[in-house]
Amino acid sequence: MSRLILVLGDQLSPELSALREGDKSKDTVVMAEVMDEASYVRHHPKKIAFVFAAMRKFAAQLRDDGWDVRYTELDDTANGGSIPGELLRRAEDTGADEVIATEPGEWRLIEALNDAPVKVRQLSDDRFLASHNEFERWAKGRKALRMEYFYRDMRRKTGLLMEGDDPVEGKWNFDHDNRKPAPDEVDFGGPMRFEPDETVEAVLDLVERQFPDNFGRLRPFWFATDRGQARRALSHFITHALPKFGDFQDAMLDDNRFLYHAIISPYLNAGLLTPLEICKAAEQAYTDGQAPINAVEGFIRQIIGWREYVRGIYFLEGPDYPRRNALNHQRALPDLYWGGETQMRCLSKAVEQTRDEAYAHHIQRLMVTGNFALLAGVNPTELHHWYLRVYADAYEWVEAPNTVGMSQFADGGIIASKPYVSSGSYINRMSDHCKKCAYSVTKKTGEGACPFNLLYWHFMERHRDRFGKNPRMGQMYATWDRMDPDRREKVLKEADAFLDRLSAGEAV
Ligand code: FAD
Ligand code: DLZ
Ligand code: SF4
Repeated sequence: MSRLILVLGDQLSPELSALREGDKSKDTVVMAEVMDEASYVRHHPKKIAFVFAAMRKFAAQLRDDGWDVRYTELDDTANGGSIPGELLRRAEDTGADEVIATEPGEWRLIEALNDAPVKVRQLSDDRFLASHNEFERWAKGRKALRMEYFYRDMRRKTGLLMEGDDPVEGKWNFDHDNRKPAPDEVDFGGPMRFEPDETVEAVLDLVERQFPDNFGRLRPFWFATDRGQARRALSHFITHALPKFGDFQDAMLDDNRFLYHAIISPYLNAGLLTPLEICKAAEQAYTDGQAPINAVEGFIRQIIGWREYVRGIYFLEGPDYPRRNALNHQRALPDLYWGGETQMRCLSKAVEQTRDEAYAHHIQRLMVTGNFALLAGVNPTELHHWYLRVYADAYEWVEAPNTVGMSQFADGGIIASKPYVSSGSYINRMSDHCKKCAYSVTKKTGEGACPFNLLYWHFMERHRDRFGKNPRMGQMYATWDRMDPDRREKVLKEADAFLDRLSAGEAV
């Protein structure tokens, strides 16, 4: 009997386990643009266009490689509307009695495949360095699941930046040398941009027609949409930006959206690039003396450390993880996240760039949009849906742990040992936004005081029970407690008034 080989929109890798298991001479590959996947959240139009265009090109490549590919476009009249629906239709067409799939990156779809009306065998996704079993073994018996120790194991496993059993230059982590404030000038012109070809143009027209009201700008569209282009984008980054990646990793600039970042996460997460090839290219730049250790180690840590670690947590913790709310935050997501008016320059710039590019770098996500939501007590599930919608690299396995765990502390501290909260002074140190802001970052109270300054203490005070004894937060509580009681009261009152205006939908 023949079988169907399912390839999902983020599984566009020739070495995919399902394709390895299949037999070109008798099996059929199924790929489908379906409304269920395109609308389980209302994705940014650039994200949908990227996934569909990359899927179409990958299907063409598989055909060139000799596969029989049944590809369904979104507006095909026979479209089954969902992945299980399409599998059933193709099974009836071909007479196949089994589907081979690589496990999806989301519990929702894993369960849908388990319940599908055809028999689906799910193989593990070995495009990652650590399997579920390996992560479970690492996690077992540990009091705290700190990324740093997991990362060291991944360094040993891959041999990246290793000299025998020791890390090169004697240290595992060079973050001490990283994270400088924003530079005056950036000598990197940003990521490599690609003109839409015929395939991409057809997809852009489709997305324009089918998703006219989704938040986000579709054009100009410049993402790479096949492996060759993604490789060029990677090597452009390695040559021109990697050397300064570490230094300015956390910096933000009002008029520069990309600084020295790679903008490769959409390509990596969709399968156009592999984690090891990216890390080896970065390591080679170090070996050749083209990029310093602090940049290369920091970059490699994000990929074999953080990326693998958050995936491990997502699958270890189970399907309820994205809905956790340890701090019981219930505020509705403010309209400013959808481009509603705000005087807060840092937030308006992060949201504007998200709307235009379906991209913001890590510190914009963590210390601007994430920090504000945490300080304001936004419901983490609503925020999780926002991140899942608006970024081109967002799939639940990677987005949920970053949002729910790292950014919102909603998992109760599995990922973060303390909440990522800061007053305006951090944003002022790392960016030039405050210079152009209607609020004053140096004002702590009164007319024009930066809202981050007010909300920071409000957060600390309302969560004293949970964080008061956290040794990493003791100093901040001591500072707060030393403040004049009248001043403390004024801060809390003004923060409450600000939150009331936010809830009332006023522009803040
Ligand atoms: P660079 O800064 O150049 O880093 C290089 C690569 O390292 C990235 O491409 C990415 O693959 C990897 N990486 C870096 N940090 C992380 C991390 N914390 N977790 C996983 N991989 C990491 N990343 C996603 O890929 N998808 C998401 O949906 C996503 N959601 C996030 C939500 C929040 C609230 C936060 C704080 C972070 C999120 N991240 C997510 C992590 C990170 O912000 C992005 O990976 C990064 O901004 C991608 O841009 P880049 O390619 O320019 O990365
Ligand atoms: C993100 C996405 C979108 C927008 N559309 C499709 C699609 O039509 N067909 C498909 O196979 N995959 C799509 N994807 C990716 C899936 O949503 C992704 O495989 C799951 O979220 C699991 O990571
Ligand atoms: Fe953001 Fe406050 Fe700075 Fe304005 S002053 S940009 S609100 S941190």
